[in-house]
Amino acid sequence: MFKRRTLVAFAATAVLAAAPAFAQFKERTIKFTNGVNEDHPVGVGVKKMQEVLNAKTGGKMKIQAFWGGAAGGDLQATQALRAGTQEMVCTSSSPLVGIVKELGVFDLPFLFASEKEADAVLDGEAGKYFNKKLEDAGLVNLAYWENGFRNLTNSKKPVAKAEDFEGIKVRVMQNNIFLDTFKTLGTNAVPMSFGEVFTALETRTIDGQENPFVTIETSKFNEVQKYLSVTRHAYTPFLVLYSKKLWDGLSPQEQAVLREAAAEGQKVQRQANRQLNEKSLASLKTKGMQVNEVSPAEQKRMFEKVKPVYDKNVPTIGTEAVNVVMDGLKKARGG
Ligand code: TF8
Repeated sequence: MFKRRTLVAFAATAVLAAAPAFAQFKERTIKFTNGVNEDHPVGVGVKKMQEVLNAKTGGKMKIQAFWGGAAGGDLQATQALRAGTQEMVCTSSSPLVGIVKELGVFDLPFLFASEKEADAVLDGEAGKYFNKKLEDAGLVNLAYWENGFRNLTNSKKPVAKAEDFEGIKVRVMQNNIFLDTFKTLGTNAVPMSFGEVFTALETRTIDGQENPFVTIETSKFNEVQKYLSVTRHAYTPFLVLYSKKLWDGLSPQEQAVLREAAAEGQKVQRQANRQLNEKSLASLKTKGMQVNEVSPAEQKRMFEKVKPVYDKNVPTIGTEAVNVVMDGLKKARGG
């Protein structure tokens, strides 16, 4: 009996050894770029992705990551994906509205109230809807990761009330809805790519910018900004995109393992980002920023002021996309 089992086990091992390991995977180096620095939680997500790829492909699929915009900005990288000259990017949705106009929904001010709402929408039907639109544009979205709720910083004056935006020169993303929102709030809004922001703040070409705490801290904007206002005016997601042109050349197993890696990455990336969010706020205070909380009543006044932005931009985004997100939000809110 014992002998027989040993023999069977031996035979099985022999068969395994005979088949080349991980034959369904090719040696691949995946170029991945991002505008943030490696100490941003996106770094945690990418590390996790690499671990999954190592385990599942025997180290055959490798991510080569470029940080801090060293290999180009969000939009430039996304165009490289569409052309098939780069595999992956983690980008904000906002600079991509020229490619997929429907993504503009996420730029509507004060749309989401919590991370929970954002997760429900992005990981639900609405998320799938945008993935389809992206795919039609040559981009495979592997997962929605998190940048977070955006907050205003500037070097000119404290901003705590809706009126305080008046007269500040603020960098916005290359996105018409953000431009419209910040003009409506009374700022002098200037669209600019992320890679130019630090220097523009340092040289006072602009007074302010808006990003989540973690991005503000890891990009060291606190070194050139005095005032931080907890406005939470938008939650623009990160998309983890793969070039559709290059994706179509992957085996089904390779595709599945990449999707799994991005989903595993999402879990740790969101978790790390949320853990760091409050810590970053405290740390920005310690480093000398003056923080202005925005009361719920004041946030509501800001929302009232920017309401026309909705009416003006919904036709451009398309009512279908807006409805898909609103339906997801209703569900998330228990309606
Ligand atoms: C922005 C975005 C950026 C990110 C980053 C470049 O302000 O929020 O922080 O997309 O990856 O441009």
